Amino acid sequence: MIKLYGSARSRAARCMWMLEELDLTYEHIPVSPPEASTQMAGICPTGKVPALTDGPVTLFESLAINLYLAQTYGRGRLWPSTDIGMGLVYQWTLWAATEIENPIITIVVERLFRQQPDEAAIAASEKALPRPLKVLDTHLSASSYLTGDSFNAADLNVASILASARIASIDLSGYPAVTAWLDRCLGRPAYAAVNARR
Ligand SMILES: N[C@@H](CCC(=O)N[C@@H](CS)C(=O)NCC(=O)O)C(=O)O
Repeated sequence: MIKLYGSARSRAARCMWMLEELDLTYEHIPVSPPEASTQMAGICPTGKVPALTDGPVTLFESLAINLYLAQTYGRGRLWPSTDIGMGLVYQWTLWAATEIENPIITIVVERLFRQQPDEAAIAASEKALPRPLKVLDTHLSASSYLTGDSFNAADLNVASILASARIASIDLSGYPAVTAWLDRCLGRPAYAAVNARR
């Protein structure tokens, strides 16, 4: 059986979202670092969550886990059937990981977890976000979902990062197409099922 390590309050939530979308049966081990590293010995060398095992397969990195799950179990649903479709899923996933995740997570950590938030770090992150968010907004002004007219792994991966922006009260009101798309993505029953377990 598939096993997913990581609390629903961590980045493991995005993998839970994918598992729920795909209707997969899995065992959830809701561990958090640093204790998690003992339970993930031999599975996850980083000691960070999430990590996943699926028979002989062991994986870490939340977005890579989601690409694996969608490609393995979601063909024709969350995984596209064309080469260009697959390329676009990788494009948007890597774009999100490199262009928006770091500033968003910095703001989340500083606003929600620090007794004395580093205001300079928050300001620098806020300054970094408008450029990529404008790119996303322009793209979504002409397309219901990231790679076309249906929800797939690209939307799930990018929306799972932007969901954190909402949690940290990052103002997205200047990006109406992003906001409408994010509402569509986060309105899915599979996301609600994960959210209920946080
Ligand atoms: N890029 C990694 C980041 C993993 C990560 O930083 N996870 C956090 C929880 S959301 C963690 O385990 N932090 C503990 C630590 O940094 O030691 C991924 O997406 O899986």
